[in-house]
Amino acid sequence: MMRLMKLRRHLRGSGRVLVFVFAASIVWLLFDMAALRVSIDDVNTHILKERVLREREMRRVRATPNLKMEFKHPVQRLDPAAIRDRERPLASDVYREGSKRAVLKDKKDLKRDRFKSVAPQHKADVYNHGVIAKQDAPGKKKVPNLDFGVAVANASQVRANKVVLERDVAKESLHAVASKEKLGVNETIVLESKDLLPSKAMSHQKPNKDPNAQKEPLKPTAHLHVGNISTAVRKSGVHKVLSLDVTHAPRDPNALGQFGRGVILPSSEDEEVRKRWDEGHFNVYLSDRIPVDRAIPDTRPEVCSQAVVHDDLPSTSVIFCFVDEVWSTLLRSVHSVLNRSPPHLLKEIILVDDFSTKDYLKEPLDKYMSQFPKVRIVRLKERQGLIRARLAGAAVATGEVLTFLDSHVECNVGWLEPLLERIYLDRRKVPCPVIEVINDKDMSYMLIDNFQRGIFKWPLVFGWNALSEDYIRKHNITVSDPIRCPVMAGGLFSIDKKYFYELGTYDPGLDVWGGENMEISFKIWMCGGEIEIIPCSRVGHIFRGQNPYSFPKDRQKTVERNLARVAEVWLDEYKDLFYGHGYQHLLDKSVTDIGNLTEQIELRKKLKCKNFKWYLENVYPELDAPLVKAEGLVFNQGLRRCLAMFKDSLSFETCDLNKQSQHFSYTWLRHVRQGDLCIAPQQSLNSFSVVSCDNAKAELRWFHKSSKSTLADHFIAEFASQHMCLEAESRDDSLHLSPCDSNNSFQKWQFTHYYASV
Ligand code: LR7
Ligand code: MN
Repeated sequence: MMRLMKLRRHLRGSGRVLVFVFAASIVWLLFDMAALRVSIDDVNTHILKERVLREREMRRVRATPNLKMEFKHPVQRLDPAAIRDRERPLASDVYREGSKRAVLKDKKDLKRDRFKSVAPQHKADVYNHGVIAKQDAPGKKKVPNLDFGVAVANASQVRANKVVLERDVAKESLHAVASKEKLGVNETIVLESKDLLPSKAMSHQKPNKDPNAQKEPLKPTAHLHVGNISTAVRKSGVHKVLSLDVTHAPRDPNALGQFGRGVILPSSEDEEVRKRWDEGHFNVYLSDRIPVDRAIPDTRPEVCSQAVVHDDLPSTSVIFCFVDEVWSTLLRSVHSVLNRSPPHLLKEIILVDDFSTKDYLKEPLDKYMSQFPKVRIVRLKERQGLIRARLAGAAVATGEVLTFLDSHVECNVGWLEPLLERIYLDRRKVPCPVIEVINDKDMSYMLIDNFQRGIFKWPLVFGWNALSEDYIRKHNITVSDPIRCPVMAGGLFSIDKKYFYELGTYDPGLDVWGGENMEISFKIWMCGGEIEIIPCSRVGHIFRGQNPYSFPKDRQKTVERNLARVAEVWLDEYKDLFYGHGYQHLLDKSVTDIGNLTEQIELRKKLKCKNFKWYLENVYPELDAPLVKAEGLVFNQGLRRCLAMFKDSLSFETCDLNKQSQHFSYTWLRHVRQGDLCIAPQQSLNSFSVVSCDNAKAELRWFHKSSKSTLADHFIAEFASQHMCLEAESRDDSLHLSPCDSNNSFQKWQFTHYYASV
């Protein structure tokens, strides 16, 4: 009995302990939950605050009446050589077609009209920028950024490349972020020119897909990889595109240029602005005062943030080449990549210093970048130009994909994954982001029109052109669908690294700047690939009025020589259109040496690329590309008969379309031609001769319909010291040269068909 009592007491005692332990744990739990809640709330409040400030600020900016400003797209890409050409319509007319620029409306409109163009946010305010952002307390917990498009991390997070992700990110991706993260060692590599040649070891995969196949919407599906990556079906999970935007927190909402706002400085600072302008040919003074990791508006079409991409996208090396780039813009470019790219996809950032002359781009840059283990710096020992500089970057890149960017850009939220997704779906796709505009004067980030694609006009002048309404409707194209692009702008694109080498990279004979975008575009399309603009990927770029660096040789000569190389290798018989639009002088080899093309021509054969006619018909059918300016019978108004050629002599006959002897053409090089024979003026004899055609020979050229002048119908010998015209002799059906006379009908000629207006 006693024993029983003891046991009961004992049990009661331990029961008390148990109750006590139980009660204590509940209190503890409640306390803990409260503490956790406080900490989450703390961070959330912080994020919310940032978000609210940002939203409020954006609203304020948008509500401000804008200066109505016509969007002036850069004209710096127009070559002086092209402008010089008197036969060409002014390139600025053709530069951007179908483009309308709207002004920003209020926030509601902005949502609705998100995809319409938006003008810069010109504000007359002068922003306060003295406030230095407070840093988060070290060790603060990182939590998923519940509901918000913008994620925030503190400086230490940036350094460790740890980022805050959206809640609905697939677990796998989070995993990938954590496991693939490595803190590498910062390094500087010095390259010499011999290292720049493309590797010859890479073999070419025969293209097996029609690049003309119409657009595929951005839907990830298990996909059959082509080429030598894998032939197996890769099954992979998918996740929503990551909307990363890491920054030193909190973001100072009052900082100059914050949220991509335009800044108008007080006129008292004009002098400073002017003084520093030439360092970059944009507002360098202002750029230096804007945070290097400022926020910019998420300009993507709304559906983009909901789009899903594969979990196992290839990693990329981002390559920035620069020569004498402005410090703040170079840094802003690098930060925008570090802050807005999923770390597991960003293998490295390679900065290729193309032999810059500025001291700040040497040790200070090394030092600054040493805090970012992913950034590598390659120094070239002599100036190579952007084309060979890119090759130097590619040569040391270790990512599966190469992403080339200019060194004055700002990558927007979610910019990278949609590009990599396209390559994942087909390694021969070469995706380009939408290139938005960072205003060179007020540094505002400007949204650009949808449905723009890169095109060219003769003589290989790059431009933008809007897809026609008809085309959009017919192909049912939505704002987020990839846009097939006949040529890329050049500076911003991703390409599978192996594929880049299979294509033989760039022609390394291209010098300094210009034309390489045409070369790579023709090569990609004609040799089995595709170029696309991806509306869900957006990157701002500062368009400058002039190149802010020197050219080792004459700028114009450099660019036109590059273009001539491209024309000779890729344009086939259409190269006459290039030369005929103001570049005739390049045909004279004694004046211009365009260098050896054997390797490039061999490469095109080896890759079994399609011809330029195929490209025109399938990729860019809208281009007006008649092979001759005019053709058919050549009717003389005075004689009312047609020119006819027998062997190498000329006479007149009754016009007859069925007679081959009466068929002539008027070529882009202004020759009057039948087969291989050309009619040549012979000034000394006031006569003509029939000779073998040779495009390089300027003395065979005649002006005809070259202006609306009273001599438009005449054949004017181009190289005569005075105006001499081809005239039919009524007495004996012969021909001779005589001084031009606008009223003389025997000097007036008409072809059956004219294909070009001038
Ligand atoms: O000798 C040089 N070495 C270099 O490293 C010359 C230039 N560069 C660097 C330069 O610092 C810059 O980062 O190369 C990059 C491009 O030079 P930019 O910015 O002077 O060129 P751009 O923007 O005026 O011109 C466009 O056309 C060029 C033609 O060769 C290149 O393809 C550029 O990359 C390209 N830029 C774009 O496509 C951005 C959008 C422009 C448009 C339309
Ligand atoms: Mn540029």
